[in-house]
Amino acid sequence: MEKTATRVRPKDPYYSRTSAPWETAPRLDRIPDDAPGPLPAEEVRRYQQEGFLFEPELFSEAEVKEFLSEASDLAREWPKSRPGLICEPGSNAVRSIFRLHRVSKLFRRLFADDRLRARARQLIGTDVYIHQSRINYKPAMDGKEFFWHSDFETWHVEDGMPRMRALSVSLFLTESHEFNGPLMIIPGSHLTYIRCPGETPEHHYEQSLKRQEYGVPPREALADLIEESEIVAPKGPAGSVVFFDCNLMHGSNGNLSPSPRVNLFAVYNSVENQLVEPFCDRAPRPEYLSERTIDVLS
Ligand code: 6CS
Ligand code: FE
Repeated sequence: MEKTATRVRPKDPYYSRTSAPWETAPRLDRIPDDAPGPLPAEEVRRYQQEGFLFEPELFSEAEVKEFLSEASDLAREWPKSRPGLICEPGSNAVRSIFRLHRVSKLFRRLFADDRLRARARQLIGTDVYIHQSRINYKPAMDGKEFFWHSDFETWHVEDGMPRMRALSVSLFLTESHEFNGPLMIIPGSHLTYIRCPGETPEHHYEQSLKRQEYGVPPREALADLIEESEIVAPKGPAGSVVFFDCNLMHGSNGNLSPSPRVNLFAVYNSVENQLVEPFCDRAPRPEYLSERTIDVLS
């Protein structure tokens, strides 16, 4: 596909991948602490400072059993004609499936559940809609790593998400322990935006969803972030949930254990932060990766 004409855009505060060397930029978007919701003020304050919240066992074993069975069915029965199923690099093991809110009534209902949506509304400060949903299966022995990245950097540059007014929920469908590649995060990293080097290749998502090489911070940028903070990996039983800001630096190791690490993700975006044209000279990514219309899951 031809490169779209380079648009002259009003100064984009979150430009990245302009083939300049990497640099840091301050976060301009405030996380509100005055919106109604189930979270106590102290937890909202912690989320403002650290960029994530860990809620152990928010869902029951019985609920998770149903979610896990649905997750296995979806991967097994995914029609070859439907985009959105990604295999692990170099194998047929399923790495991820996308757009759950459109293919599963059960998961569509889950994303409207106030244990998730009411918290998302409170931490974003407005009504929200699903920007993306997926399951990362990280299969036993086979699940490869997800290198360090900020989701927002990709969603801004490649999808056209204007500002940092979105968050992800990661629901553990299996236990997350130290050996099966738990989600790793750098607390407080959501306050710094890393402009990444390089330029976005054409159809980048065909590669990046297996192994991301563009839109990832250089090692020295990561070393700086980790030195100013630390690495934490929320671990816990199935049914636990991590809420994390769209710009929080995160990643996960490969899974060399005999137990899969199946995490279900939904990304809630502010209804005031709908996607515009991508901030790179490429066509928008397919809608299974980024919804371009608001679906409020009613
Ligand atoms: O490109 C994306 O939208 C996806 N990539 C990663 C590594 N995390 C967020 C999202 O699922
Ligand atoms: Fe991510």
